[in-house]
Amino acid sequence: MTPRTVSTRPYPDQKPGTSGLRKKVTVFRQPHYLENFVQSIFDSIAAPPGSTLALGGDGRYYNREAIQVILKMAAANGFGRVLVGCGGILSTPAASHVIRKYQTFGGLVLSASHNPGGADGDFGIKFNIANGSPAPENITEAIFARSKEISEYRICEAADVALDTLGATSLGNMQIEVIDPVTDYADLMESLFDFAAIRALLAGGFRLRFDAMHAVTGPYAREIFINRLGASAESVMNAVPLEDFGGGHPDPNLTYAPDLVAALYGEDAPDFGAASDGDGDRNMILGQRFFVTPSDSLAVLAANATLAPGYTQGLAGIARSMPTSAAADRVAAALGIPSFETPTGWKFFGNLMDAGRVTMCGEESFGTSSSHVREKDGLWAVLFWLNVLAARKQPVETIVREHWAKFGRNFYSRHDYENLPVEAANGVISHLRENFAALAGAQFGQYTVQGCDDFSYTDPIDGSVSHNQGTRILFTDGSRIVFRLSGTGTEGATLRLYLEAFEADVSRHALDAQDALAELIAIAHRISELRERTGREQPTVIT
Ligand code: G16
Repeated sequence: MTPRTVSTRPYPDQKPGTSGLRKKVTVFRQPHYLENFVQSIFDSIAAPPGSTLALGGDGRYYNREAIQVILKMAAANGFGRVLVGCGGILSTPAASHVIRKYQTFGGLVLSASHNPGGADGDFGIKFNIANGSPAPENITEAIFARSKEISEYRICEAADVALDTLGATSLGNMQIEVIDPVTDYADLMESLFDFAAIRALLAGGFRLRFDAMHAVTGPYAREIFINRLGASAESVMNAVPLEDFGGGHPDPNLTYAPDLVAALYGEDAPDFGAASDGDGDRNMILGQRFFVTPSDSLAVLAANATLAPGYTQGLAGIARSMPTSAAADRVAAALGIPSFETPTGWKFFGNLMDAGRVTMCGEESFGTSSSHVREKDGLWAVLFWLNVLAARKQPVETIVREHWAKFGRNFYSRHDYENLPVEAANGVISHLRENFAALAGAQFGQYTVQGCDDFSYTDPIDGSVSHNQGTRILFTDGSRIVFRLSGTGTEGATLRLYLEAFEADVSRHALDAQDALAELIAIAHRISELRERTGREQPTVIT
């Protein structure tokens, strides 16, 4: 089985986005497209010969094919061992855990996360470094630079590797271990949370409903909720992973998880509802007829962290992405611990966690996690909530309302405009930038603009700087409007509009967020000319 060198020509569009390279399956299937990108990764990371790699994905269409190609390329590129999830499966947080637990050189995670799958759907691939975190920008930039000049890749000619039986096999000089994708991760969860208390809660009639959205978390949820915690079989819905997610959009939000939302807002609703996305790193939390925004979820979990056995020592600090509401900052201030505001993308939390500066991190995009891995972790957030619910013995809504009464409420919403023409979306951002100076000091009803900028971040650990991470209009009372272009879409452009206003007055906390933010929404439209420039009257998704 001699490695073969294959000539190729660069593709110009292999720039990793917010979280790796995400493209349509049809794009990945172009001749040499996947191989070019994988070779660009291998060339850029320069792993010492004999290194170990972790490999797995969310099971979407093209996952198995891609894994076979990557195994043959890893063998030809001198890797000594690959740990691959059985069936080619590893949820994103489980992959991060495997990298850390087995101290691999890094890992390749195959997923387009919450994007739809199938032959016409999306696929993705990213490299995670040895701490389990998505590669930082200096590495993704090196990969992109390499992809623009690549002229050949190396691959072994070999039969496909059997991926559905646990155990060791080999490919040339490289060893392949097909590992159980669930057990290590479930054990990690059991070490962090009070499973006995959660088991007692569920045994006492508390009803849980978890929507795996026909995505990767199905087997993880069954093992954890049903086998280890004793939840009823119907507690986990859409539990069978499908290559096209059953035709659904595996994004756990109020629009794309309609069955779960209907159950939690219907008569005889369960006590607690939750969902996770295509690759298991996002989460949505619902109480009976009650939606917990991801920003509030982070703040509530941080405020209650010591109730979970893994966090009894308290938190070193909390980090959130810039567009995420400042609710968690208020908790950090009350706890007397530092808080950090980073650009969007989990990769920006890695340095802070490695340096021991933060324990818990969160993003408005339905991501929450802690330093137990270096990815966001959907089931971890669900278990943390269950642990808090078991300890406090109150409904979800009461816990959140008591939190607002103590810390104040950061009203928050995100309006997404999906699949816009790229020029129109860019036009909105350029128009805002051109008006920064004119907007400063301007008065709109009760709001006065304090200043406008493009968010820049200097990493406090390594000093690296990231520019243009979202366009902000900041008001004197702390309210904000943020516009940002998504870095994860594969079709046209997605423009995100984030809105936040703080309210200390408890008598106003019951307001609907859209009502509380109505004036800011109107200001956002006025200053951005979003409707005029995009022709869209309404957002595609409101969360
Ligand atoms: C990815 C990143 C997240 C980030 C999100 C933002 O999520 O992993 O850290 O918050 O993208 O997406 P966008 O750029 O579209 O706003 P995921 O779940 O897709 O991996």
